[in-house]
Amino acid sequence: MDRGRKAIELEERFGTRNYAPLPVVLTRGKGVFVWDARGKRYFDMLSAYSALNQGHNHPAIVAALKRQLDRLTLGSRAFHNDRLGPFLEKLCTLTGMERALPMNSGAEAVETAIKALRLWGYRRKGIPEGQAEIVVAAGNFHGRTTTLVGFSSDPGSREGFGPATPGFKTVPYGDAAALAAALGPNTCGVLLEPIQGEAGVAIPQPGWLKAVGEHCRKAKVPLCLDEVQTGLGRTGRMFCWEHEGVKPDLMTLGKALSGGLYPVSAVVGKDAILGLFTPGTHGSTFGGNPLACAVASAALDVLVDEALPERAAELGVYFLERLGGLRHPRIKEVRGLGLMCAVEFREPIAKEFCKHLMARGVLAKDTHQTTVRFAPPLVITKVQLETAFEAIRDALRDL
Ligand code: IF1
Repeated sequence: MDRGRKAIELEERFGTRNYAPLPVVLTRGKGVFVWDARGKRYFDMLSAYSALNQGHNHPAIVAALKRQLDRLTLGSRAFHNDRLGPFLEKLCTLTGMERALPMNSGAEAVETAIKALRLWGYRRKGIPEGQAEIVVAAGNFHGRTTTLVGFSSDPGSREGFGPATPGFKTVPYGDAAALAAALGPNTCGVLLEPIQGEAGVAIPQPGWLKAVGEHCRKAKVPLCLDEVQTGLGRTGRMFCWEHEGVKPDLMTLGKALSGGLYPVSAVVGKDAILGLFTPGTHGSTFGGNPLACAVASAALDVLVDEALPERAAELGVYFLERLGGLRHPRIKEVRGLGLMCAVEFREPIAKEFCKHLMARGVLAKDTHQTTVRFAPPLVITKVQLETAFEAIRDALRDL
């Protein structure tokens, strides 16, 4: 039995069945490519849900990790470490924010932001204890913790895991007026994705985020944008909010913050909010560890040094044009911003299409049965993107 087959069998025998992966076993990655156990090469058009914006095993990030591995990996926040301060400075400079709080997963960053918003609501706005409310959008995806799935509108994420944490009010996504109407005396924050990833790359109408920003400012309610997936270059700007110039009061980051080497996340934002945490009110054993800081610091440098947001903007226009030129009776729509793209079918054939893509050497992921997302590492070249596009076009003919 080959190595790949064996690995799948062990996973099925000993793992929990919380995923249904495509039948490919990855063993190696480099840049935009991954190789399976048989040595077949694929374009990675998922990039681990945009955690690999810098590409697989980016040499500069790998080198930073190796250097730090031989020095100090973890000290806990009970002590200072020499990497944390410089990393926080870099992160605040890049984001234009006043403070940062490092965590590990994206979900933890969002949880941290929720705590920060509530703290602001009680300490600054004077909301009665236990009454704070956060306005969220239908179709959201912020992570898998009990609180986060509790306000998910996706039954698959939510059902069976209640009771839901109270204190969240859901409004339709992309509807600024509905959001404005939901803001009240007990609202301590608004939490939104600038583009919804899990919803299948849902891109709101131009002007929506600007209107949201204005409503929040008028109502004096902090706006928190979850840029875990859209941030760090993916949509053609360093942060997706830059497209409309709506700088949030808080922002969550994760995924590409480490270039895919290691889980690193963070909340960044205003001192008026993050400054409210005091010793003992929040923390994490691994959050802000020196290995994470070294890796994330190098990952941010790569985004800037290789101008990856600019590359995403340029190649995104090209790729979307190519995808838009695909003529197929079962394609309903093609959409995207930067290198965050999706093809939507009229029928539930997304998974089947992903299998054809796989056979043609392209790995992509379906969502909601009708959508396939294409989000290659931002280091992809135009020639590579064209090659991947041709494979996508051929896979479409196989359907
Ligand atoms: C899975 C989706 C992508 C996120 C935003 C926070 C998190 C995520 C905007 C939490 C995570 C993931 C996790 C992954 C699937 C995935 C995903 F399809 F579900 F929506 F990327 F498109 N905020 N997104 O997108 O980050 O705790 O996972 O580090 O398998 O659950 P995390």
